Amino acid sequence: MRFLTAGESHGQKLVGIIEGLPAGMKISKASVDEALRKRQQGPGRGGRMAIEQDEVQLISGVRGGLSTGAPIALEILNRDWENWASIMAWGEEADLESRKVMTPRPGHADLTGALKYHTEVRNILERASARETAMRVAIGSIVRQGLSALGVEIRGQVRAVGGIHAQCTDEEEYWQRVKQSEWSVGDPVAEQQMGERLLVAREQGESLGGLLEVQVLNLPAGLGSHVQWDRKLDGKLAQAVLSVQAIKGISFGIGFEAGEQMGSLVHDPIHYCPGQGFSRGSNHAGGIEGGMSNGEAIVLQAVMKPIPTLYQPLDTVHLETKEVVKASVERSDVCAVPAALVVLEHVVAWVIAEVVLEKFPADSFRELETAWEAYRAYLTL
Ligand code: EPS
Repeated sequence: MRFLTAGESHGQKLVGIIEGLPAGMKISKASVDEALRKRQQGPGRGGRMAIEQDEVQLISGVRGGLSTGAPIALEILNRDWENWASIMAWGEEADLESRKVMTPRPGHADLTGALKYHTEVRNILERASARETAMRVAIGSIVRQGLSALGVEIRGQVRAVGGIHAQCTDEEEYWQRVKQSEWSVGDPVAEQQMGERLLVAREQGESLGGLLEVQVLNLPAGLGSHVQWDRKLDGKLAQAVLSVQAIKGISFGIGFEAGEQMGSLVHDPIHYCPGQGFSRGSNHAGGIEGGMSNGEAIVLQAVMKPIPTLYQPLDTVHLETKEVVKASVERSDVCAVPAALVVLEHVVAWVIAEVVLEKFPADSFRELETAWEAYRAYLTL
């Protein structure tokens, strides 16, 4: 299974193609739109989100609510394009001057992209923009629906924003609050402090990053593989998560703390219960050992840096004159941590779907379900 996306932030639309999804899988457009709507929300979003109302168009590969096995083509229109049509036009009539950017923002793809592709910054920032993640959410949402039909659940929470940490628990009640929270945080005290920190950041022309957690529940042991570097599940997840704009690090389970402790306190003792199979007394590994899921919940954390567009910009150098000037100010978000969480949940869904299909190759969803159930039954012997 594979996918490709295309589209600029202020271009006509975002497009995507998925290939390799089994036939006969239920696909709900409403679920995709719901994921897109969630990605647009969050308290730190900027003016652009008031313009866009993301909605997917399913162009091919789905009929009567079921995948056909053919490539699935998707589109999401950029409403803002109307304001950019002459600037983003593909032909010679394009206005290449009025929104030209010659003052790269530190922290963005601007400078290196301009040097590498020998262009001004506009061509770089249009594709580097996190607008592109709307399509990755749509694609992830489609495969997530298949995972959900197999009983696999993916959930996420924001653990920290701008240095304010939520006091997280694993209680059901906590996760219910996460679902209802505009920050995706289950700790109301931290949530309030995050809101206050956001106001200060906005006033100061600053931006905020944070810490995010994604969990995958009800996954059987044995997805991914130890035999080759590019088949290891933790490696695949890391690649997908780090490819999301502004994500700078990832860890699994107890993460970097594992380097501080004795082995006996790090590794998870193995238990066995007839009729239920193997399990662990703890989950410090975050559900992955030897590049394979081990049957416990996959738990990963990622760090998001503050968005590089600052309304009080940092120093930069003009690409032509080489004068020291202030970096350009594109309209931007102050904090997109809750939006990034939605993106992470969906890129994780993609990787999980990939390893599921690697273990259970199937042309039809029915075949997949049969193989999945048989394997699960074997694991409980
Ligand atoms: C982004 C800048 C802003 C964000 C954008 C990412 O866009 P604009 O320059 O049009 O105001 O809103 O994110 C999205 C459009 C989105 O859908 O997430 C950037 O520079 O990365």
